[in-house]
Amino acid sequence: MERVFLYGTLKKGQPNHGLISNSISGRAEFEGLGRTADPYPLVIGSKNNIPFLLNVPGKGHHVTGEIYSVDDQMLQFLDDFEGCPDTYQRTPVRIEILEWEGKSSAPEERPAVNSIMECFVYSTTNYPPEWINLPYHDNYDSLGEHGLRYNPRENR
Ligand code: PCA
Repeated sequence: MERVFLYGTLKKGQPNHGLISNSISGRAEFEGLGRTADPYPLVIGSKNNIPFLLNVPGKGHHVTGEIYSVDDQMLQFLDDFEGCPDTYQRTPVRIEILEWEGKSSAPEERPAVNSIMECFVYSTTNYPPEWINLPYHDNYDSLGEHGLRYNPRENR
């Protein structure tokens, strides 16, 4: 199993969450909440209002998201879905634990709150340069005050 940190449309309550709660694509187990140990710019870009973590550590905010353990089948599914490595690249990022729920590990193996864990994150270096000037978010919600509602793939 691999750990993945999700900050966008795959989180609970967001438009693509059904894809990871769907066991047809493999296994994904919710482990807890975290935030990036370094700040990153999280912007909403393209005409479809898609969240992108720009791979520019040190700029922007500590970004909040959800940590999952996924099997190889789910990891492959996510890579395909995210257009990895063209649109997003999956890279290890240091994540600070905010809350741990993971039930599969023994209590003494559970990471402590505020400890740091490496997780895969879908971020990008392949973005139009002007996106660095877009507003930065710290906790993505497709229905947030920004008003930039995500346009699901089936509508494009
Ligand atoms: N899906 C991935 C990356 C951006 C997106 O919308 C995620 O939720 O982390």
